Amino acid sequence: MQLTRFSSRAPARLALTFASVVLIGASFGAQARELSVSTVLSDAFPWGQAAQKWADLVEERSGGDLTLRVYPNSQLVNGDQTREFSAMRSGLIDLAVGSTINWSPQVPELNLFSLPFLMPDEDAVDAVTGGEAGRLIFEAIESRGVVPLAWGENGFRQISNSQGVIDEPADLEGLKIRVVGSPLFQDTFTALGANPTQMSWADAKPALTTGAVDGQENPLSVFDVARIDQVGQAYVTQWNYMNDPLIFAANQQVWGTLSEQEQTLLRETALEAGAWEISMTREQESERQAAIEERGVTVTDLSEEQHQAFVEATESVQEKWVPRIGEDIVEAARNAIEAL
Ligand code: X2X
Repeated sequence: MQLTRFSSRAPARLALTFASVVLIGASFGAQARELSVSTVLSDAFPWGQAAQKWADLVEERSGGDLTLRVYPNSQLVNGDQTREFSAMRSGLIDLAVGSTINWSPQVPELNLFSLPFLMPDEDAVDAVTGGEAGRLIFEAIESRGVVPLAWGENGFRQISNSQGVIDEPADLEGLKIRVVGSPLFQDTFTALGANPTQMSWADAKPALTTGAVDGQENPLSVFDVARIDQVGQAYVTQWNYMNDPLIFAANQQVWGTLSEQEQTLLRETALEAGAWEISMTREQESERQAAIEERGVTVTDLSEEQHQAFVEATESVQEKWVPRIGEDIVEAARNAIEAL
């Protein structure tokens, strides 16, 4: 009797099972189009917000067919931000919104942006990224197996320390400065007479807290959100010594599996999220400064003469790094800035 009942219901059950398999299959299909996005900073910072904005725009416009999932804090590379580009190239990471600094060990051309005092202001940054130099940089990224899509901006990097005001190179003498794990920074801070120590962002705040290092350099937005003032960094100098652009990019194989429509969607939303984040970051700059000063941090600007002393002190860095970056790229950048 029981057996008969079971048998008589069997077709219905089968049909049901088939339907759920189709349903599960459909949702797996959607999940298969979830792409990972790596970032170093979370959405408490403009950088992470750029990636989240990208994800939101893609979700909205794809009707949920394509999903970007943001993994902040360099977690996909176990905190080692200088491995992000390699991980994206090898396919461990699908997409990233990354800093030119962190990718420069694999793409030497990206050291362009870290050349001290190359870009005096935001117009110069836009002239470089939006012109011939920017095109050559994107070509260099593409030639190394990653598809560049759009620019963003971490911002002009300012020096902070716990010891006193820095307004001449001599003030950096002997100071232990945390720098990112990119060799050019070692050269810049050595040229300035400081004692640079390379470490990841994850290790930076603990090192500042214990006094293992005296200073660090990062955009005001990072100083503000990460509350670097709370770890003894009482002095900031706005020397605008370099700007740290962000790049939205994709692994080449993943890119190749996307339809033309999906590629267009990813590219357009990256451009939109990048433009949105760049203008937000720039607009917030004066509020950031005010917030930091309100917490008792001394913020120093340099006179033209003081600025020039830093430029001269770092000339050896230009000589060493221009050939590694490529004379053509540096010349394209300098021409674009001079034409302003
Ligand atoms: O490590 C840093 O200083 C940071 C967060 O700015 C970068 O990833 C370049």
